[in-house]
Amino acid sequence: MTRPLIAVLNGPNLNLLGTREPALYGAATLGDVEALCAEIAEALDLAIDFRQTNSEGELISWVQECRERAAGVIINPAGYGHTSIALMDALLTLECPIIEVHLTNIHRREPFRRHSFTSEAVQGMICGLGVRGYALALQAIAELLQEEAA
Ligand code: CA2
Repeated sequence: MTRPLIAVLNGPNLNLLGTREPALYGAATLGDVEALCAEIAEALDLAIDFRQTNSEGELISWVQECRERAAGVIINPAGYGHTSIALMDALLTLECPIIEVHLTNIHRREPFRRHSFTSEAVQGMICGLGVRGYALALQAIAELLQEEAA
């Protein structure tokens, strides 16, 4: 049977993970995050489509694609979470479970990071747990999908 597809979407500057600011964002590269997600997804019998873009429009188009193809979405919108009503609107069109992930605790940083427009369109948000947040989000989506199917 085909595994449910989970889109793992990453926003601007996350391609720099592991290359700068390790004290804030950790030492793992985005490739490491993808490998972790692939390993966890395999164990949960899920398929993943892991992507990163620096473009707001591209991120919105990818979210729109999820309407047809994804059983769940994990999104680290990065800076666009704090600024993009358009990204929030795109997420609001989805009916599948969505989990927002931030590596850092956005409530413990500058005041402008405390508000996330995108969080208004998601089931839940995990922040401040670093790369582990992606693994926990996959676990949560697997459980939400099981509950839906029951
Ligand atoms: O904590 C997170 O995951 C963030 O989404 C990261 C965003 C930031 O704008 C959000 O407030 C919180 C920034 C991503 C930048 O990533 C970098 C990684 C390494 C070096 C420089 C930037």
